[in-house]
Amino acid sequence: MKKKALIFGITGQDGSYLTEFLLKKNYIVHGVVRRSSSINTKRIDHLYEDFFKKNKRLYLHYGDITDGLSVKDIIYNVKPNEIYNLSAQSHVAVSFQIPEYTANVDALGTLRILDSIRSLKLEKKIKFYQAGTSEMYGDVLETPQTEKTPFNPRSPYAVSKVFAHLMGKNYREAYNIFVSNGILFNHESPRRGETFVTRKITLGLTKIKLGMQKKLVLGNLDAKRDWGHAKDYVEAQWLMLQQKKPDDFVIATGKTYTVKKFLEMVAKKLRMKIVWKGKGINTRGYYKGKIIIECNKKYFRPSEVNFLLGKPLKAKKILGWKPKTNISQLIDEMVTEDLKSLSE
Ligand code: NAP
Ligand code: F7E
Repeated sequence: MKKKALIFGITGQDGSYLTEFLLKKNYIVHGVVRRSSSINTKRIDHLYEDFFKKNKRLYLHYGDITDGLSVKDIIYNVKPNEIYNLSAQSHVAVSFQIPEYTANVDALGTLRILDSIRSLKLEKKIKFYQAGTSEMYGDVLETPQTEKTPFNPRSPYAVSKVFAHLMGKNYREAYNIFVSNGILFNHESPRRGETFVTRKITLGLTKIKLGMQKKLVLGNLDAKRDWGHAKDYVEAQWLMLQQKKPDDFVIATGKTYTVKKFLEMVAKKLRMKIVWKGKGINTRGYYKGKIIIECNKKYFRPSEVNFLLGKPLKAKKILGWKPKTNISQLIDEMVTEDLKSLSE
């Protein structure tokens, strides 16, 4: 019998890589897509199978994690072996503008899935993955961050994810449901949303290089992040559900860079020499004598996470997982794909 997986958040960056990964492993994949007025399936369009195709392996369902009825109904109808909850309002800065909605999706959404598993009495059938985040460490209390580092969240997004993490732990302990929490550090790819800083930089600098854009306006260039490749990280999500026991795992590269350094590496790949002047909000980046990088307080957060660095030792020991892509390979791939799509 083929294994069945259900993915909430299938249309997102990770959802698309996970779907490819699971289809290669011969799974039948079900995904939840929310209704929108414009098409939101572009990351999985290459995997789409006609509704009437025989022996289909990818099924899409309309649903929404804020709608408990649809969540329960889909779980009841699909009865998957594995559920991956990747759905989220995942933008930290935006979570300050829509905190209640963010909590509804990111915190209560997870509870809706967990409690559906319980009330449908599917505790023994379903293994559940919760997409936790390094943002939960917030203003870090220890470096590097491990599974034992206390959480100190700094945004409505991160607070909601702490709720989801702890709720997962509670349902594991109270109802014996197989719940594994990932604590994933930033992971990027050519499919990364265009308003996250890495993609904003690769796309922005590529457009400037091609003469399609004049300036790139950013926020805090001094923040440090531990950036990996999304493709590597979805494998870790799957590995967590292949274990005998549920647990929590840090997934990271163990290396950290400033946003400014990331930008410099992208510029180097594009053969652009940037000359920096000024500091903090007054930082300016010049290329061929013209200002192409500026900072604006619009892109600063009310409370920032300045530094993140993960230690994925437990994942290495128990899951046998380690990152395959380094930051330079990640940037190469992102810039190459942006150059290709902009030249089409
Ligand atoms: P993403 O690209 O923003 O994808 C989020 C997914 O959630 C999309 O499919 C989105 O649908 C869906 N979604 C949003 N609101 C929903 C709702 N109300 N009901 C149902 N689905 C909804 O995020 P990602 O980068 O793939 O990340 C996947 C998960 O890992 C998220 O939970 C994120 O918080 C977490 N995470 C990400 C990182 C990272 O660095 N990428 C690190 C740690 C944890 P639409 O396509 O319709 O918007
Ligand atoms: O910001 C700084 C910003 O929005 C990274 C999500 O996937 O990873 C992601 O959250 C850093 C921050 O990612 C701009 O202030 C400067 O310090 O790319 P980001 P994030 O906030 O780290 C975690 C692990 C998740 O779980 C989240 O879902 O870059 N920064 N200038 C900027 N950030 C943005 N977005 N835009 C700027 O112009």
